[in-house]
Amino acid sequence: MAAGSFAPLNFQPLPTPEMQARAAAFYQQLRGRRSVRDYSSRGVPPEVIENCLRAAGTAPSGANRQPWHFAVVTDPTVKQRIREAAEEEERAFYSQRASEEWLEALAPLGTDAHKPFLEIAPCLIAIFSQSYQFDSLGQKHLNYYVTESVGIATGFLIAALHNAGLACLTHTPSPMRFLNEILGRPHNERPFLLLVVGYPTDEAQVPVITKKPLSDIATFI
Ligand code: IYR
Repeated sequence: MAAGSFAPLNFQPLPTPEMQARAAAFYQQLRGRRSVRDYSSRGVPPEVIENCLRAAGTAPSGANRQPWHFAVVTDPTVKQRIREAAEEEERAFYSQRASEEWLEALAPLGTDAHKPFLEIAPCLIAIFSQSYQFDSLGQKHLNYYVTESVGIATGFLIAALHNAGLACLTHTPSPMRFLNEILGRPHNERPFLLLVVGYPTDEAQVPVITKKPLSDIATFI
């Protein structure tokens, strides 16, 4: 195996007060993000989505395999097909598959099998993970830490969309294999998550929820 080549990092340390201000400002910005289910049909600027995807593509990944694919859907007919397939899965989820305990946990969110946002929102981003991929010679290579890598890239994407002034929803109709068929994605790709992207309606409401305080999510040893 050939060794890689290396270049200087060019890391620019920041003065401590600037670090403190940036960390606080970034936290304030991210804490304003909410999962949105009420979308207007107003279209999103394509170059904004493209740059948010570039930001997602900078995520670290196992052996730098970048085992992700983002399928961006704005075509109304395709969105309609996705809604129909997703609602079919969701009806089975809410009426049979979900345990009582799961339904109870979801009750505060007010969700049900009805997913009009899949058609109304201007943009859906289906995120696929690649458990293996082929090189330019057609050789198959396994990817590593695929779930971790795609989860990190998805987190970058959600933060980038929020930073750009767009709302999104992490939607996971389960199972989601129908996305491969509708979007023409190959067998080595598994749907990871469906992101609904757009602008909230003026009347959009969100559930009143709280986030755990630092003392509950971190220990300092
Ligand atoms: N996928 C279903 C159910 C659902 C599951 C979880 I975990 C949520 O946080 C929210 C919903 C739906 O989208 O309705």
